[in-house]
Amino acid sequence: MTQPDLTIYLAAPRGFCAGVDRAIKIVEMAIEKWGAPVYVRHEIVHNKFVVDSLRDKGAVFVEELDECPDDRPVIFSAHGVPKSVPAAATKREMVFVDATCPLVSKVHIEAERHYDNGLQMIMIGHAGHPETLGTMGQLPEGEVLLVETVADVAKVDVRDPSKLAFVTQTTLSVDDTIDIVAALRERFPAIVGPHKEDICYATTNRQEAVKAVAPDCDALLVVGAPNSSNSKRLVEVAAKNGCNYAQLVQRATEIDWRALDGIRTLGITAGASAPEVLVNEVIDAFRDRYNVTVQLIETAQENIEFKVPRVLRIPA
Ligand code: 10D
Ligand code: SF4
Repeated sequence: MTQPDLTIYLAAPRGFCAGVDRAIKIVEMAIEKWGAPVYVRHEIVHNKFVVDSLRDKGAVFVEELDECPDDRPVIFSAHGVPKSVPAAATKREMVFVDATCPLVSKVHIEAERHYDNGLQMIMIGHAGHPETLGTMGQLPEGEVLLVETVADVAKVDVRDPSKLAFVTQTTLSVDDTIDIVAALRERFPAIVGPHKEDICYATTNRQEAVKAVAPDCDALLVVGAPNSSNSKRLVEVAAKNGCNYAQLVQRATEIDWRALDGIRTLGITAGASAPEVLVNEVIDAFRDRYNVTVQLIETAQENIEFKVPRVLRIPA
């Protein structure tokens, strides 16, 4: 039986960013240095395959520091932690390594600097997301106001409109954030903030690549986890940019073949926490059913790398 033809537009950049790569290396190197178990507060990155692989090597994942013993090392996830977390670990004299992405730490520093300059902080982010909790937790409780939407901007109750600053989560939708920042600047003309927002290079590049492929795709799959903010944003970007069927899949087993019936073109990308091995698994599943041609659509090249903390580095 001849298989139907399918052109796969493979978006690039996709998958692991420099912050994810570094965070995973930190866990691996910590296990190598201190032996198992090494505790990790929160999923090191939002991907079950990555977490399961590290668990097999000796990592123990917990949600709170209270769940860790005093005498084993603990790693803080790439999303960042409130200041209270390293403070509690220090008090308990624990060995800890902070795997917060340097681009998230940069936002923490920004928030603290504005606060020290006497400005009230507004954070644009998603309520309850660990990065938002971590960034808001750089300042005393109640000092950071959260806005999630343009509608929230109209409702936010500030102390003094002339003494305000804003920061953002790093994995937001670039286009949605433009609107929220514009609403903030309109309502509070004196507000201080980054030139545009704090969305990182990896989030921006992955969204741009999806924009380039989405209009030509009958369907688009994002390899990523349901708790991965940046991955979910890629699904939204595809849907908003002309692709009628955009879906998140963690593994090939999650592909809804019936929904894809009759497609001739398919976009594939992956969130910043999704390993390439899972992208290949998805492509192979299509090869089993279609006569596949893969076309790489590359909208940017990335060569950013972050160093791991000195405590883990093995001297040359
Ligand atoms: O949910 P998310 O997009 O913030 O995190 P994920 O672990 O999926 O990807 C890496 C992004 C980080 C650590 C936040 F910048
Ligand atoms: Fe860092 Fe951006 Fe990756 Fe988040 S998505 S870990 S901010 S590089």
